[in-house]
Amino acid sequence: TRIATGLRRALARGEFALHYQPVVDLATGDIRSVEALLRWIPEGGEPVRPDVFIPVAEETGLIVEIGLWVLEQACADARRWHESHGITVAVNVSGRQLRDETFSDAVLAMLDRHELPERALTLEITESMLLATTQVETTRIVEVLTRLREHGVRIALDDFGTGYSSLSYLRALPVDVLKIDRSFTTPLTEADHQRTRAFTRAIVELSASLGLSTIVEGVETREQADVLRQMGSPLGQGYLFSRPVTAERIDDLLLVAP
Ligand code: G
Ligand code: G
Ligand code: G
Ligand code: MN
Ligand code: NA
Repeated sequence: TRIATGLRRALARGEFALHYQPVVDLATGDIRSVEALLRWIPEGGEPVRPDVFIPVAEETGLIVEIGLWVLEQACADARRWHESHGITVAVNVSGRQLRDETFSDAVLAMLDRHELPERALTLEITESMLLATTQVETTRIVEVLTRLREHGVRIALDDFGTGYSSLSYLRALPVDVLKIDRSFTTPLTEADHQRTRAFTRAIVELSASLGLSTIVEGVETREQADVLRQMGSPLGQGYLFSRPVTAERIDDLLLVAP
């Protein structure tokens, strides 16, 4: 397809960029971490949305090489934010990347090269990542995640609550962070949503009792942030605090010299 052809040339042409979206402490508003989000602007063309090109990158296997570029760039940017403010960076990874034999060594070597401590990197995975995998592949992915985690890299389960068997994945996967999907946030402050509130509160409490760090996604209003804080959720991410922005903008927000 046209997208696959374009993606093959995109790395060499430098058409990718990373944007970063802050995750903030709901009590103080301080930035605690950032999520790296990949952007592709083909030369002479319009930006292509990640939900369009990531699936193509996965199908063609290009995601392995693109994913290494994403990790490299994220580590390079995160180093100054971690040194100055203790801020960590989260990178989305696909199942295809985790199944690659060289993935964990590549990640650890990269952290070493950038002198970024392992605990400063979080890998975001989704349960949907495991839907199309065989039992053998799933076992392999769990091994890779476990190895990285033993070295201090943190694992986040993204879009939590949207799949068909969130609880069984939560039990099976080695994770440190639960990211509650924004579909639990949007209706939180609408008049008639006692049930959504009960679900969201239950997930926040489950996450805490498992000793996980909790991030609620898609926080767009002050009201939602207040309700979430009262429920005991320490961290939020969403347009209320910031859209995904350039690394330079994160430097500005933190008053860091790039
Ligand atoms: O930023 P945006 O809402 O457009 O992201 C859309 C989707 O693309 C999200 O689900 C996000 O997890 C995914 N995505 C963004 N960047 C990356 C990346 O670097 N690697 C992978 N595998 N997925 C990404
Ligand atoms: O040495 P200093 O305190 O500036 O290091 C800050 C952080 O960077 C520490 O957490 C340390 O683990 C990490 N760091 C420093 N040098 C290296 C290195 O050579 N490799 C790796 N992986 N991390 C390093
Ligand atoms: O699947 P993942 O959670 O990685 O997707 C992140 C996506 O969510 C990014 O594309 C980002 O642009 C989007 N996003 C981030 N904050 C908000 C928000 O407050 N509202 C909405 N609607 N989307 C958001
Ligand atoms: Mn994510
Ligand atoms: Na997310």
